Amino acid sequence: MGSVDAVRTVGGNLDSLASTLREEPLLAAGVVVAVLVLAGAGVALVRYLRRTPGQQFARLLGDQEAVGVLMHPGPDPDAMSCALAIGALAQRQDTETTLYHAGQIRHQENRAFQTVLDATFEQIEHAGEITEHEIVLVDHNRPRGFSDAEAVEPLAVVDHHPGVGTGRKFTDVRTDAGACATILSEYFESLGYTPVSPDELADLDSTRGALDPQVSTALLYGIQSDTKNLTNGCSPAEFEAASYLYDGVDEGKLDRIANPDMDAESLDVKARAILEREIRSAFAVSDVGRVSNVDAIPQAAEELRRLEGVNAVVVLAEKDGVIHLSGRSNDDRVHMGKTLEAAVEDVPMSSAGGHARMGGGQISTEHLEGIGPGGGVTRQRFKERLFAAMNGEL
Ligand SMILES: [Mn+2]
Repeated sequence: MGSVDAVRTVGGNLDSLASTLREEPLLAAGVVVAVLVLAGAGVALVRYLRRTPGQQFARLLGDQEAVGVLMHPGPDPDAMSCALAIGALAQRQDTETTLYHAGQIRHQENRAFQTVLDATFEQIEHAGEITEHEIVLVDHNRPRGFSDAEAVEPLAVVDHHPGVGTGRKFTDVRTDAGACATILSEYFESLGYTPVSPDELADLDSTRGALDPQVSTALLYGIQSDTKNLTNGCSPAEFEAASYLYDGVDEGKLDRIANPDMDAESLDVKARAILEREIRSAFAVSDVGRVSNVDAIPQAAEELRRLEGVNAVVVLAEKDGVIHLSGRSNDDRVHMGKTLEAAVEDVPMSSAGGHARMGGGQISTEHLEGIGPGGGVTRQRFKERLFAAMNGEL
């Protein structure tokens, strides 16, 4: 059969179908309905496949009566901002939330975040303390830091860290994102939320579709804090998210979070770290003696590292018979974690480790005396070991 014939046959079939439909109006109506139903299903399928992660996540939240939002142990501003954001998103869907974390909220910056943004977080030590059946994990992808953590199977995971943890129904882990807050900001944007300033919020008749300045401020600070103010580990997504959030940021609160008052001891320990510093070439070691707040030690190391010409530092401090070490390096020759590991290697019951740029360790003062074959070392000898380790001599 030639193609012309084929067209004629199809045309003939269509003609006979048309005449049948004319004679059978009920059948015609049925065909029209069937076509419309199919088209509708097609459109719905396309919409379903094109749903953004934000839309999928919001719908999943809306399907739950209550969810527990779990931050990583010792949550930082990025984790806290994501938890607040999910709380706000869930509230719009009439889903109740409780925001949980294991460990402590320390560091002035983290405490200021919680106070200024009036956030309520529940501290847990055991999985049983989470009262909701469904859990959303933010800023980490494997529950940890509390007992029975491995028994928790999260409903959803939103994160930017490498790892294999997933949610049962939703997983959005973007390792190229500089902050988890970037991902949450994108959710709000794709859901059509408009960030509004505190003044605008007061004038609004309806807050529908408005992103609360508390959430915008939190998310922007989450991004700033995880990327060293958009200078480190950033992707274009952070700049896009920051520009989206900008109109909604409460500048007064942002300033109070970013520049919290420092307690007297932290300032004092920083001062001692600078005064007591011993510098050899580009390396510094400083023994600040006894402290009551161990959080002050890494902050002092951070401060000392900013000294011109100093590329790697270790600060030592003593609390309750334990010497705490905190190191910072931006010198490619000094892997701080390995440096501290090498320095404490011969000390029984000690521990040390970390990343290339950041490390920490602990030694009990009693066991420090066990270094070396002959009867222990003084603090000064231990400082020598730290310098040797930084020089790669150990
Ligand atoms: Mn983060």
